[in-house]
Amino acid sequence: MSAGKGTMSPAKTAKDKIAEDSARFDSARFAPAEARPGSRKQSTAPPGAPPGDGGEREPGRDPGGNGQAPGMPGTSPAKDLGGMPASGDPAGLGRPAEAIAEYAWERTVELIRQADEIALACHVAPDGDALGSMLAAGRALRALGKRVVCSFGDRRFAVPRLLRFLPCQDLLSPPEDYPAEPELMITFDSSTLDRLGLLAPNATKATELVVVDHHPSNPGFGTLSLIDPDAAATAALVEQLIGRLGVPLDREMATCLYVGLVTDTGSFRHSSTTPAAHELAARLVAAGLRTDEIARELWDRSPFGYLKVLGAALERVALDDDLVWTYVSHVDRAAYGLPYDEVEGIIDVVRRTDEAEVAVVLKEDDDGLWQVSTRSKGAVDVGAICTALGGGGHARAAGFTSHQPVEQTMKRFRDLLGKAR
Ligand SMILES: [Mn+2]
Repeated sequence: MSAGKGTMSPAKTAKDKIAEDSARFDSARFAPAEARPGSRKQSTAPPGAPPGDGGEREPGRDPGGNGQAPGMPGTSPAKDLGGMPASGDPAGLGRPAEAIAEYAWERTVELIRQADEIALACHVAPDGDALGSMLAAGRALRALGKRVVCSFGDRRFAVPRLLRFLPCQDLLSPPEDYPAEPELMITFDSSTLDRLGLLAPNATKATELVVVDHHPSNPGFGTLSLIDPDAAATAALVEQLIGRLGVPLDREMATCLYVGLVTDTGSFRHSSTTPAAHELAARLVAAGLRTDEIARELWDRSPFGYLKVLGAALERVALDDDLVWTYVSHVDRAAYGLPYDEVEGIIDVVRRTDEAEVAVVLKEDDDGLWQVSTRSKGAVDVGAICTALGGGGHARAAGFTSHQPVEQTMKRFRDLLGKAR
């Protein structure tokens, strides 16, 4: 979150900036540009500019969703690093002063201003942050008079039931209708190219690809990176972008962004809940959204079948040493016609176990694959374990996909868990 004078949203105060800068300063994550796999050069970046950040991140399915964001200290001595070039290293710590280069913000705004049509995408099986960030950005770009296409690359293109109350869904179109070679494409909350699913080829062919994300593992797979691992949600970066574009936040944009913020911070419970996160919330609420209605939609309703499936999952929950785990099969859900996305929240029930350090819930999706959600209380880096299993995520919230049955999947997980201590 940086300092462009006059280009930030007006509500941004100097105090914001100091808090954000100090939080960023604490970030120990930075990976060189070469870490970006199989992608293009960031040809538009000035020499020495980092691709954004680097670190560790997610692909499994769920971690973005109810997942906790990276642990954030956020209370170090304030240091004003604003205005330092991204390649600067004032403290000699071998990492950039700015997670996002000022240059990247400015170039993104310039590309948007020049474009007639802008193609937006978020990660498959979108969570509140992915969809909310994309839709808010889409509405802002449309307010600038741009043609806007928003999509995500799921084979079964459907907005998860939980998020159907979000405004701006008229911006959405299925991946089939997406431009094959967009001139300007912007991705939201997607930590890898693969997480774009069916839209990954479109991203590869895009002339300019701007990656907006807060996953520390994001390698920076675009031509421009707006990646800040210290941001509580991708929505926080989108709010900055909207401010830099000079578009006033309206209630619809604010609702979409707020949903991203509250889902990614677990209702301001996770360690990502910084002063900056609350200050963002204040700005969004001031735009006129209804916090009570949003909370009810997100957390206080479910079909009856959910209770029965939750009951089945809890009936078989197991505590092995400090690992608590259970699973939800396709059969469990089919008995009540419960869609896959309804069971995302079961991990939040299971992970409360006092005796457990690590919680795991395996959820069989409609293709018979096991989507594995993992949570740690902090002593174990489940992000590293899930990355080793082909997924990814944060240290405390991560996930991976398994093609093997429950027992084998758990064996692989336990083996790595044993080594992780
Ligand atoms: Mn997110």
